[in-house]
Amino acid sequence: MNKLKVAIQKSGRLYDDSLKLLKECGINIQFRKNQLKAFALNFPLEIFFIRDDDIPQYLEDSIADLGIVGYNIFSEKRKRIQVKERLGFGKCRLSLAIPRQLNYRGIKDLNGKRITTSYPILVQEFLTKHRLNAEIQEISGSVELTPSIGLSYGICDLVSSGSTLFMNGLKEVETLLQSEAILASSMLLEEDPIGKKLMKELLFRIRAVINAKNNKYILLNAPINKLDKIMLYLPKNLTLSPFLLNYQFCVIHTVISEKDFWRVAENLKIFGVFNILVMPIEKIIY
Ligand code: PRT
Ligand code: ZN
Repeated sequence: MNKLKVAIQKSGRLYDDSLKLLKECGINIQFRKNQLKAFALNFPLEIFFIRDDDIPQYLEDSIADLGIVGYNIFSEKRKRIQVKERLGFGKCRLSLAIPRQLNYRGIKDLNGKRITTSYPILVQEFLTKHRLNAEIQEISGSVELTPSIGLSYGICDLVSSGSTLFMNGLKEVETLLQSEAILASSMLLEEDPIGKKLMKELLFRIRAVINAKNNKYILLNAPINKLDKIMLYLPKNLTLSPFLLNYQFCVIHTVISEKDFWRVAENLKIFGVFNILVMPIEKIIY
């Protein structure tokens, strides 16, 4: 092998973010619209643009070495492939929904009912796990329509904002799976020394980009006499810089997780921290 073959979605919800991720990894891809194959100019990598549903099969057959696909598709297709990294975009959940006006007392209400879905394997797994007996009708699109035309009692489909369910008079009653885009690899890639090395290089870059996205660089002024309390809210690997205003204050630089930011900021304010600057980070290499 002299090039990594990477499969990404041809068009759809994962297309833009998949290309953006490769670009953020410093990989420069040139292609024209509707082209189904493209090459990177500065990394030994070739891209195949295909339907997301076909990506697991391409990986199992080693037609592609790596693929970017929803965890939902990976879980439904049951192919012999490996998850290498969660990529943080394309987030959604696979949920069961029923007409809003129906009274739902719990999963037992699904017994004996018909459910329409494009995810028959995951739905069957859920039913078996809860010892439920319901009929699954596989359908490839417009699943949300089916209860209102009498085809099903409920549906199982992907939800992100919830507005499609709402517009179709449905309510979410059970969540089967949380999903996001993943990087998956073919089993054979591990056995090819060059392929393995190239995958390692690509993963190194992808992880640096993901780490940066999940974190923020913060710079703040803190009163010295409250430092012991302030430190409790900040990570250990921070930098303390020159004292300000007659040794009463210092500047702290550190990196904190995006999800913790508001909770930490509120607590820091209580201890007299001021001028908190928050900046995005491009890459973090630990
Ligand atoms: O042509 P191809 O087969 O490649 O594309 P596709 O039409 O099968 O997939 P596409 O582009 O719709 O989605 C690709 C992937 O994006 C999915 O496999 C998921 O991993 C991810 N994703 C994230 C979603 C959603 N969010 C999502 N909301 N995929 C589909 N939806 C649909 C959902 O099916 C429902 O119809 O959006 C509607 C619900 O959205 P909300 O925001 O109204 O809740
Ligand atoms: Zn699809």
